[in-house]
Amino acid sequence: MPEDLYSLSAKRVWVAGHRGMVGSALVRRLEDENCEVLTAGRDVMDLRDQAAVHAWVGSEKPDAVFLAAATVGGIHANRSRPAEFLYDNLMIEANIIHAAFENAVEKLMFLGSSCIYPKLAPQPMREEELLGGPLEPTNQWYAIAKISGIMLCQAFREQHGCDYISAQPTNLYGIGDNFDLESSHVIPALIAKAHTAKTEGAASMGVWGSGDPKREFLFTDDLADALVYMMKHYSDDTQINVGTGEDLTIRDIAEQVCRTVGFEGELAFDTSMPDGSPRKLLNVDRLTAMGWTAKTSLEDGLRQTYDWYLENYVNG
Ligand code: GFB
Repeated sequence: MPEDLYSLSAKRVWVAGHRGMVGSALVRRLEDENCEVLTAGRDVMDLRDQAAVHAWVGSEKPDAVFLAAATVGGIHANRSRPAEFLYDNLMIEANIIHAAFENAVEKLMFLGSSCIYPKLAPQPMREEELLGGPLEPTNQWYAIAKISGIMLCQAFREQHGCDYISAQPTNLYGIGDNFDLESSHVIPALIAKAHTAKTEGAASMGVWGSGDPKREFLFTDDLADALVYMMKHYSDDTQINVGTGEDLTIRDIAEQVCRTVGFEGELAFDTSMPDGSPRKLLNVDRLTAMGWTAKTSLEDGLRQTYDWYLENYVNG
């Protein structure tokens, strides 16, 4: 393992967005580090409120920040709430990054999203593809906000020498996911649909789109581990891809979810719903060369996610 560039030991570390899927995984992961984790819920401040964010950061004085707060959702939420996805995310990231600068935060990590790369980028997508072509329309609003966040970190690094870095996760799933069918991503949606279909003894379950698009999926606790690793070992301006390096079709993931849940009926593809990007596999060579690779298999990750769903949504 390479020597740490930055130590989290004895640091005050703010996880912005600690109630979300990524933020809560980060809080779990940081229990293994000798640091003090700071959190602030929505009752304490609205991250879109500049004065509130500056006041809180000024009084709590974190040493390091993981910026995991965002308005997020799946393909349908992205295309039906463009104003929220653009405005909320621009405000959240601008407020936190600027407050970090004003309060001399030592290190900050921002999180991008694989939709920042052009719709038709060569696969697997390298970090250099950023801004190389038009975006996928269903999630361009979210993508523009995330690209702005990455560039804001780069700008503060260039003008003020701030140690702000960006990680670039692929599609995520896992413990603490959102299972609401209107706003969720594909894996939690398929888990909820397969569970309902099994319970009701249905002959089939609905799957949006053609089933042909391909997606790469990373378990959220693996992402949290990668983020802590990068916080310690990376300091530069390029956003670093985080994924497994492997993808599969929506049809394949639907079949795998059905096996995990135990639903044996048919898949009914609803082509009135959008496919979105045909493919967005990340090239993870840079992170691999730094010494980090994903550990959790899709089978194991799906099992843990379904167990969490059963405990928290079905029996909770
Ligand atoms: O996960 P998902 O909503 O987001 O959809 P994206 C992935 C694929 O799964 C699409 C299909 O081709 C969907 O049509 N799909 C099939 C379903 N059945 C379902 C279902 O029941 N629910 C959902 N949600 N999808 C998002 C972006 O894109 O990915 C965000 O909109 C962000 O901005 C995120 O980048 C990581 O992968 O298409």
